[in-house]
Amino acid sequence: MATAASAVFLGVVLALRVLASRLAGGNPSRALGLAEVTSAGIAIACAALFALLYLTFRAERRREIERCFLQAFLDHIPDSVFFKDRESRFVRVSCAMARRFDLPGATHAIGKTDADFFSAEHASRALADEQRILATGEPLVGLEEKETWPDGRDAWVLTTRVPLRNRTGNIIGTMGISRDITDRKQAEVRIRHMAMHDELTGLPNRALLQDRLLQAIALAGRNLKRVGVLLLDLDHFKTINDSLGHYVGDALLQEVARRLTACLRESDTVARLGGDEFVIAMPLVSEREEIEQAALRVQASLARPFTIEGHEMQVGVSIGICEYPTDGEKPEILLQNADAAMYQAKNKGRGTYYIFTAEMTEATRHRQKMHNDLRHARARGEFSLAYQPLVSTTSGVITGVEALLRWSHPELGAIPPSQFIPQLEELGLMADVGLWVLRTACRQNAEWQKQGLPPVRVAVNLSAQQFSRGDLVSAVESVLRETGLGPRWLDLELTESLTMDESEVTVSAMRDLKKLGVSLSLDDFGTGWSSLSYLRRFQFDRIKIDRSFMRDLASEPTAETVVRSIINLGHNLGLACIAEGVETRQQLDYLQRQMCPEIQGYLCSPALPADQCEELLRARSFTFAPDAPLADEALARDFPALATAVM
Ligand SMILES: Nc1nc2c(ncn2[C@@H]2O[C@H](COP(=O)(O)OP(=O)(O)OP(=O)(O)O)[C@@H](O)[C@H]2O)c(=O)[nH]1
Ligand SMILES: [Mg+2]
Repeated sequence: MATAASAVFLGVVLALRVLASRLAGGNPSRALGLAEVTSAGIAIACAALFALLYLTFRAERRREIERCFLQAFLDHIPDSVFFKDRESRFVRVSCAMARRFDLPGATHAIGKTDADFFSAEHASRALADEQRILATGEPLVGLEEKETWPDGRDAWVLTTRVPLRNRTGNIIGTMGISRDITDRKQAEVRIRHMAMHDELTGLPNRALLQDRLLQAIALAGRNLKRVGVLLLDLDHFKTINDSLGHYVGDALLQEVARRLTACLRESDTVARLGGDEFVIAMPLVSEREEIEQAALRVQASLARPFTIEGHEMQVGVSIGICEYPTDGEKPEILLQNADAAMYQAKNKGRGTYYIFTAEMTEATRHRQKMHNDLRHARARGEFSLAYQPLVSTTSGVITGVEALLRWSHPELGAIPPSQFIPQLEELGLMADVGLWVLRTACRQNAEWQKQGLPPVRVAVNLSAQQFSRGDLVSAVESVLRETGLGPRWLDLELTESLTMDESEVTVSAMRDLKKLGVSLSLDDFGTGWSSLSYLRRFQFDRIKIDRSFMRDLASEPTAETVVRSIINLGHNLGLACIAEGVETRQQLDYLQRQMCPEIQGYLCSPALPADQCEELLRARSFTFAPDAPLADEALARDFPALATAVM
């Protein structure tokens, strides 16, 4: 612009110069001659022409630059950009869009419409949007739309469409920009799926089950039908985890999920609640028998042996059944009641199904209260230890004490360990409580020794959860250090199911415990699968003969044979034996004859609080009572809650 103005200015100056020279050279009053006027005019015209040419050139250059900008934009933007005329025909598209359309170049799209590239449904939706923009002049910003391609492929795009106006403001077409957001959408779908499904089995999780149950209840309500709910819990799944490892346990859960899905109707939902618990929701059921038949199908399908990683195994399942509307009208009530029925199936020996009855609600409420109370029991100081003497059969001297956990419930009084210990395990609290038991027992034993009482070993039971935490050895080491108890005065009792896990972790933990100098006992021997190889591999110091054999000693010849064999086995392997549950002189006489070195049981003493046990330790040796109260009577006396508890 400045150049054009300068040119015109120069022209005017030249014209003035011509006039000035004319005035300087003669009479100023003479009129200007034709030649002078012509020269000045030519000068001005030349200047104007030059200015015009210059402006045209500049405008063309600017347009050229803008074309370059637009071209670069259309060539390189990764989004689909398109310009369309009023008939929704493409006028220009970006190269990215041409590539999406599989065209050799962007110009190949010109004159075509969406119908040439997308499904008819998608094309007509886009056309309708564009017609609306042409009619209203309003843009459509940030629409998420699914594009369906003729080959059935789906893609998600985020599209903005705006009106395209000319200089005078008239709408001459539309312009749009679409960003492919398929990856983001797929990630969202994946995340939504993960939030609603169990990762291990891919089955719906509790949240989705809740949803499905709500839908099923609404549908059944409208159609006057029932909804069946089956809650399944595998029997003794822990043993599989403990003996073959979590990896096999996981694979088994996956196979169980597959079998369950295969044996049910398409409309049924199979969900995994967690652990080894599954739920089946059956919508639109007409008769209760249909639900029972499903339970039978499930049992039959899981009864076939599983082969996982070369291990063949059999898995039982306990099933609780309830139905809408009879047993509850809300998903959470139905699940609670199915759980109560399942618990009943467990209590009645497992491997079976139970149908919910109203009486079970009381049992469930009780169990939930127990769980709640157990969670706070340690902090509230309701746990204590009782100590039961281990006595030499030859001298009557107390050789040790077994520390046994007791729970004094604020309302129900003493709760039998057989009732609350499985619940501690179920709640995952056993490792913490076990550590508390270990510390308290070691501290007590160290205290007795400090008082000058004859030193005895204290036996503490270990749980599988303490093992699986992986810090058992260091925990034992630090408890011994902290309490000052010599390691040889600590005996750790392990059950057979725990030692069946021959994983390297367990084996090395046992080895390290031995290195600490503590002794190891195998508890409840004779009831499980212990083999000689376990006894040798885990370097046990003693085996404890399960109390069930003592009870049957007089009445069952096989019990006598088993006890004799175990004692002989102990002698041969150099392992000490302790007979548990000894209640009568007769049993003691027999054990003395068999040279079983130690006994434990009511014949000597029940488990006693620390102060009473201290008196026994002070007396040091034992005079065997002629007869002791039978275990059942003593148990009922020690645990009055046993009679009232409904668990
Ligand atoms: N492998 C594996 N085990 C799990 C998983 N989640 C929980 N568990 C274990 O599953 C077991 C479930 O235990 P329970 O059902 O209480 O015990 P159980 O041995 O089956 O005994 P009953 O059900 O009373 O017959 C626990 O030992 C958990 O540690 C998992 O994702 N994978
Ligand atoms: Mg189970």
